[in-house]
Amino acid sequence: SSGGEAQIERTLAIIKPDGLFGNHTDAVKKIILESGFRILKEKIVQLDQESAASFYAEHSARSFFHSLVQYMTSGPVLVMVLERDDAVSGWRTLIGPTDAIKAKITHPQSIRAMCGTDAEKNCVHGSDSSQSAQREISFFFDSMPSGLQDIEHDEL
Ligand code: RTP
Ligand code: MG
Repeated sequence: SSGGEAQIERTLAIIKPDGLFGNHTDAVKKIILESGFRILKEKIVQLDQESAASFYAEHSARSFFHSLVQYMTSGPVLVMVLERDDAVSGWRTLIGPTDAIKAKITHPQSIRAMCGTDAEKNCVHGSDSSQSAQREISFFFDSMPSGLQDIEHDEL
């Protein structure tokens, strides 16, 4: 539409291995629901090296890529499809800056400040654009085999 009104949108959220290991799932989900998102789908997945590398393929030339793949495969992740007005930017705002150490200073109310550790172990993921969200939702919910625990909420 052209009126500048809010758009119902979907984004992909992930609670990363440090978030699950650290028992932050309930606190993160509480923030998600209190912020007006609906959780349309969720599943727990253990990524292998190939799928983690494919998910973060845009970073394959970066110095931190190998470490990122090791981190993302170090345990299960909880993947969720969130829906709300302006879901992509709204979720990115809630999670805060990539580097959790900086987030604790500049965005102390953010999710990464609450449950992240450093520039890598930052507890959560959020799609960075509507196009990324479509690719990432399809990556987990169309092309990947079902998760260890799959929940399809009845809204869909
Ligand atoms: P994400 O994709 O996971 O939501 O994070 P982001 O957009 O805030 O950050 P991005 O640049 O896409 O980086 C992806 C993930 O790579 C790890 N990272 N490590 N050691 C480092 O300097 C470094 N930089 C990034 C983080 O886990 C980051 O979330
Ligand atoms: Mg990113």
